[in-house]
Parts: sequence; structure tokens; C-alpha cells
Amino acid sequence: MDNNKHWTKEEILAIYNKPLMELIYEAATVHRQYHDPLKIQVSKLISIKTGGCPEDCGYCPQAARYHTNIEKNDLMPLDEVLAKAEAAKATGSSRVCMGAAWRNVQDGKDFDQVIEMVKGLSAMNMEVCCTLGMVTESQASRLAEAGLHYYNHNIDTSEEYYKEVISTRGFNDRIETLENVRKSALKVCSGGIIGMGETVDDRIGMLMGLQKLSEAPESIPINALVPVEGTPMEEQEIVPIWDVVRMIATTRIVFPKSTVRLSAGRMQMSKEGQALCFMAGASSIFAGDKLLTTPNPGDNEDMQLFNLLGLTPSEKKKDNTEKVKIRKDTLLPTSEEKVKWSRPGHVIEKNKQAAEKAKAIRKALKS
Ligand code: SAM
Ligand code: DTB
Ligand code: SF4
Repeated sequence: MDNNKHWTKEEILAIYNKPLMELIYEAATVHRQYHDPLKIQVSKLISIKTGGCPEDCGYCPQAARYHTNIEKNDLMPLDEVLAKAEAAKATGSSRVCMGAAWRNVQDGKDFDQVIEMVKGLSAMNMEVCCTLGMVTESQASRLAEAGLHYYNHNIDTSEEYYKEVISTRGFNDRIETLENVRKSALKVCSGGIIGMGETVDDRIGMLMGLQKLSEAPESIPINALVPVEGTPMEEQEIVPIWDVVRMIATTRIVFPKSTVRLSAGRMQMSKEGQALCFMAGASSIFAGDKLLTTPNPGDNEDMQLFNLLGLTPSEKKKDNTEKVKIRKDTLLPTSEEKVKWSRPGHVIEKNKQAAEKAKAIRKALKS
């Protein structure tokens, strides 16, 4: 089956709404055609720059305008990143994903330091992924040349619901970044979050959004919202595991060859629930006791689960990234590249209220 087949919205909706047992069976069947069902790719997240982000993403504890209880940090030193990656490799991670609470990559000292991190990690024979916000083609090419394999940038939800979640950056900027990443010979990792109050149509809309990319993402993270106190979504109910299973299974059928990552939200899932997700085609997880800022099950618990289910972490994939030659001219910012990422700036009532509440808390704490 083709990973770039264009499904209609009605076709995807029909898949999503199949009787659950039928849906899992079909997804598991597709899964077995392209993936070893007993291997799970394990990625370690490292938050290299935490909190203080200027954006207003309604789900995110790292947005500076909300009052959340996270530990903020400037860019992590290189040796600390390498030590964390070494420890993760020893416990079965084949990939490291470095996350920064940035709106977009800016050329300069910090980006140069990230380039050194990528070089260091890639020399450790690990797959390397970054999620640094919006990027231009030349920035993506520099990352590729340094040895980066994947760039993560989520479209998060449908284009329509996106407007209810974020007002400081536009859906089209996300798409443009993903196309910049694609042009630079990096692999694309893009998915989204369920449980933010979206409709089933929005979930299907998110998959439609991924289908519109020039090529399907190699990797698709499905996050279940982790509702964090102080964010506009703090009151959201935990998304039912059945919805997570449906979303994973539908993603697996629509993108048969992609890696589907059961991402944030595993702390709120039972072992049985996670097992159903693996059955339904999830082929990857994030490891370690912390995601970027929120808790995650941790290595011992995951090892127990893997043993129970007969799963093992997959090895680093052999790829030809090293052989990819980056055209030197793409490494230099062109004049048209002095892009101005958009800032729609419409008012999202929930986001506004959470920001006002944060201001009041900070004022009270000062006095
Ligand atoms: N700042 C960069 C960006 O937005 O692209 C990279 C880091 S950002 C934290 C990466 C992704 O984490 C988001 O796109 C979102 O899908 C996910 N995420 C953030 N907070 C979350 C939460 N509370 N629950 C689930 N997923 C979350
Ligand atoms: C993705 O889709 N999920 C990860 C990773 N890509 C960067 C991030 C999840 C973050 C969950 C909230 C937190 O820990 O701050
Ligand atoms: Fe910033 Fe990324 Fe969080 Fe949005 S999701 S507030 S851009 S760190």
C-alpha cells in the first residue's frame, strides 16, 4: 500500500468509526506488512532549552505567559546533552530528540551550539532529531549537514481547530517549515495532540493536513494531551484510551509505512491500554521518566511492559543520511529567506484568561 495515497475525509472517517475490534484487526494487519510488530523504536527526549517561550500554545506548560510549575533553563551545555544521550543509549534508546522552547530557530550563538550537539550525538551512532520551532530551508540544511536525521514539528490538529489553540503562529507557517525540512534532505516527524476539546472531524482533519504535505512524514507522533495546571487546557478531561487507540489505528492504516509514535500521555494510560495501542500499530515511544517537562513512565516500567508483551527496542535504522550531499548554496540564507513568520494575533478567550490569571498570581507572589 502507498504511504502517499490520498484518502478522502469520508474514507478516513469511515476507518476511524469502524467497530473497534475490526479497526484494531485491520490496523494490526497493515502494521505487520511493513513493520516488525515485536520491535518498538525508543526515543529519548532531552529538553535542551526549557520554558520562557513567547508563544501562546494552549496546551503547553512552556509558554511564558502561563503560570506553570516548570523549571526553566537556558540552553543546556554540550557535555550535559552528550551525557544524557549516553545514558539513554545504555537503556535501549536508538534516537535522541532535542526540544527547545523556541518560536523559531535564529541564526547565532545558540543555533551554533545546537549544531555542535547534533554533531556530537550523531558521532555516538544514534539517530538524532530536533524540535526547535519554525526553520528556514538554510537552517534545516545546516542541521542536515551536521548529521541530523529527523526534524519534529507538529501540525497539532486540524487547520480549523488550530485557530482555537494558538494565536501567535499560523498553521501555514507550520506547513512551510515542514516543506523546508523536506527540501533539506531531513526526514519529517509531524503529528499532533488529541484530547484538546477537538471533534472527531478535527482529528481526521489533522490526518488530512499531514496528507497535504508534499510527502507523508516518516514519523507521526500521536500525543494525548497532558493537562497541565496553569495552561488554558488545565481543565480538559483525560482523553479516553479508546480514542487514542482509534487515532493510532487510523493513522497506521492511512500511513502504513510511517513510524507511529505513542507519545505524550502514557502516564494516564494503563498497561493494557498501551498494549492495545501497540496492537493497533504504534511502533515507537518516548522513554525516560520525563518528556520535556511532564512525567513519563520511566525505563523500569517500560522494560516490564516490554517483557510482558514480548516487545524489544529496535536498533538504529541503517540509513543513507551520511551519503546525502547537501548543496552548499542551500546552507546560506537567501534574501527571500528573511522570512517573517506570521502572527495571526486573534483572541482566544481561554488563552487570554490563563495569561491574566498568571499575571495576577505573579503580582500576588511579588507583594
Ligand atoms: N517549540 C517547538 C514547537 O512548538 O515546535 C518544539 C517543542 S513543543 C513542546 C513540541 C510538541 O510537544 C508540541 O508541538 C505539542 O505537540 C507537544 N506538546 C506540548 N505540550 C503538550 C502537552 N501538554 N500534552 C501533549 N503534547 C504536548
Ligand atoms: C512530540 O510530538 N511530543 C513530544 C516531542 N514531540 C517533542 C513532546 C511532548 C511534550 C509533553 C509535554 C511536556 O512534557 O512538556
Ligand atoms: Fe513554545 Fe513549542 Fe510550547 Fe508552543 S509548543 S509554547 S512554541 S515550546
